[in-house]
Amino acid sequence: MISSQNQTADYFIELEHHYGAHNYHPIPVVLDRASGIFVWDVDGKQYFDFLSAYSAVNQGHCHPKITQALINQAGKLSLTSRAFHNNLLGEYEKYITEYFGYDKVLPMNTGVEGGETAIKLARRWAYDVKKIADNQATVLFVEGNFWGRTMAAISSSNDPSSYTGFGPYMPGFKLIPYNDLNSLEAELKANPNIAAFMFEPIQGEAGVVVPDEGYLSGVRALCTKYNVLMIADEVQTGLCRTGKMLACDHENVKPDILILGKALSGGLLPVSAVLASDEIMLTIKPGEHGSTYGGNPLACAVATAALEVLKEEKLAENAEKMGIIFRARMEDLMKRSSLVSLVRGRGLLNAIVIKPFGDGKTAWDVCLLLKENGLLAKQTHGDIIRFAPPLVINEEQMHEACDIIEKTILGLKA
Ligand code: IF1
Repeated sequence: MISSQNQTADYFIELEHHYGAHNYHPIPVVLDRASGIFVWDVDGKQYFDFLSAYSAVNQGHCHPKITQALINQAGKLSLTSRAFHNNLLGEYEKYITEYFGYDKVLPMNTGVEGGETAIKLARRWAYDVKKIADNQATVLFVEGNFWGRTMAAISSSNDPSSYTGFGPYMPGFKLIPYNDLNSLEAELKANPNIAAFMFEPIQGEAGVVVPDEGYLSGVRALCTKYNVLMIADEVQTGLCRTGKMLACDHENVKPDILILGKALSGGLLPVSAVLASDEIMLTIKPGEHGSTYGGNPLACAVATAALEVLKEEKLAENAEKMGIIFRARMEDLMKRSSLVSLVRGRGLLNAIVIKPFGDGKTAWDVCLLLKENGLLAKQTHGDIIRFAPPLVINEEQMHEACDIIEKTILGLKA
């Protein structure tokens, strides 16, 4: 390993370009340190992190308690595989199932593995419990969904940049409009072979699309009425991000299958989890699903600490309070700049829609200017900028960050 001390940002960017796949187009900044809501680049410049690794560091970067849990466990027992038991998995499973109120958990690693696991459980439940004919199960998704990059995930997508050129696609999936209870009921009424309805309580990648009040409880009622599993993908909206422990809590709705990821580890390593009742979870028998790292002792120690921090530091309450301040500041900005056409979100999952400005510049160019002014954010779908700081941000820091966003936007020429 060549010592990379005192190398320039361009040096690191060139290395990635030369030796790495070109499957991302990052903002041109090279980070080498992070703590709480701040990150620093290789030149020592500090930035507000308003992406939080897509909501994976809700607890703040390198949270001391979570980092210590990793360090303490790493030297003792990091991985046993599930071929053997270990002294952490059972206690973690008890903790997380009681934390969210489910009978059982199936531990995985990435969010998309959580989605895949949920779909396998739903199909198996459909055949074994609902008695749908073999290989006839349909899983419903919504337009604008994003739950990862696997073949099943892209097979359920209506975003060409997700699925184009990767066919043929997984059968048994169908899309309906988001935030539309009539289309959901029509589908459930028409098709007796529906196993589940999988959706995000707030759509992240689609640009922080918040459904109408009553949508979540409407979905719950319809899934119950038609004996279809409600699967909530809370990989991005869960774990206090939207001002409640889960986004489903905004309407006191309990999904049949809950998918968690990202901040479940506080950004220390990939940890995901699928929670469900015994009736659903026990349809998968020994040897029918798993993963080398799923439920590893390191993940158990880190996830336990990450979950404890959410409650100890009352991060849902803080996300709610800071989100109200953020949206008020952005709504005020919208009155002062014709370039901001919309502000939306819940808790600290928010976005603004930017109109094109100055010779076709877009939200990407605004993100470059924000970087220059000391704040990191990322656009999605061309004209939307998502703002999602770690949930530990305080009022003074929030106003300072909003000052940067305001100064940057007001400096643009319509
Ligand atoms: C990338 C997006 C966000 C997710 C939801 C499952 C997953 C994700 C709601 C899968 C992952 C990540 C993937 C990452 C960027 C980021 C992302 F922009 F791609 F769409 F957050 F909005 N469900 N989202 O948001 O979890 O397998 O990645 O652990 O692919 O670039 P994962």
